[in-house]
Amino acid sequence: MSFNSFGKLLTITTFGESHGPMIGCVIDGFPAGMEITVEEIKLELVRRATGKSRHTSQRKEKDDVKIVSGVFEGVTTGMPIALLIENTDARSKDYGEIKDQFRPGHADYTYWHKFGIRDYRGGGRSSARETTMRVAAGVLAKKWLKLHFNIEVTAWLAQLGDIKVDKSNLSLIDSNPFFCANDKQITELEEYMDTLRKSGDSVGANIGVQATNVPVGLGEPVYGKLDADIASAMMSINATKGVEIGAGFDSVAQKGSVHRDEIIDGEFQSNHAGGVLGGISSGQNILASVAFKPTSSLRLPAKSVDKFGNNITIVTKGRHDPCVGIRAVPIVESMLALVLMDHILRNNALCGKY
Ligand code: EPS
Repeated sequence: MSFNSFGKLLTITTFGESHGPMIGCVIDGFPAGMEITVEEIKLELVRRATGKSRHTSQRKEKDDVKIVSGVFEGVTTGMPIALLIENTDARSKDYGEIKDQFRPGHADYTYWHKFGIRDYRGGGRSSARETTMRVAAGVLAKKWLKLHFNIEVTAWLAQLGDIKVDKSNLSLIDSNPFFCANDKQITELEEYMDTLRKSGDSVGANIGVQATNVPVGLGEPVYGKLDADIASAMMSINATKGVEIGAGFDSVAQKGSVHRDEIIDGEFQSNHAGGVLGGISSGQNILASVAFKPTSSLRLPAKSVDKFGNNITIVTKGRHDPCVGIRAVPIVESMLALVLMDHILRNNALCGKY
């Protein structure tokens, strides 16, 4: 009943709060025999980290991950893999003034009303800090998918605020602070973010993601559909407000004659389905996009209430992301990789084939 785990055969449990002593995860059901090092995990953690550019929160965590179980002499043993990271740059005094207050649009309100207690420091468990562990676990899944299936999972910034970002070259995503897949819009994004940051406001983002070389047959009708599990995994990321698979909400206006992906000589001619038919992978690329809301920790004053029911004006101090969606790119990749790997193991259990 605690729901800090996800996955069926490959399960990921995360724990820890943003300003607690450490965060961690347990990856259970990971097959034996894969080489993995902390250096490989750290490389990916850097992609998600705060403090890398002026466009994210300036908290500077070392993310010095330790593997404390499940890996012997650099190889996975089939035992639970446990990873730990110490929090080293929490500045809890930033939250002193709002400890009894609710930021409008924030989980503060619901955590308090549900549990009657909340770790107000840095958002506690509702903080994006938790996603560090999803990315750490995702490193192992991505590596396993690549080794065994040549599957590659890549996400990119598809929209920031009202700027639609053209995806022309995915190899560029790690060459700029926005995970932008073209080099023509970076100045525009920088100017937009600089103005936004100075105004004290925040904005949302849309993150696109694809997985290539996914075999046909992953996903179990009817309550274990691949697209349902992808949507659930993405919706569990902080600040997510929407998930589309393939043409998504555009399917509403499409005619059936357009939406259907015709097949000639065994080749699909389009991919409006996003690589999933009837909840089962079709062998086409998996395509999804994930909408992130603007963060609610703002220095701009807003009307709210405190836990005693008093009307208040709230101002949030500290080092916040003006667009948390930017840093979501590696998180979205990791969640898709973890879902795909779980489904490959499930397909093996149900149909006896990888
Ligand atoms: C976050 C608020 C900020 C971010 C944090 C997510 O934390 P703090 O106020 O403690 O500086 O820095 O992000 C991370 C630490 C991280 O590793 O992603 C929030 O409210 O979600």
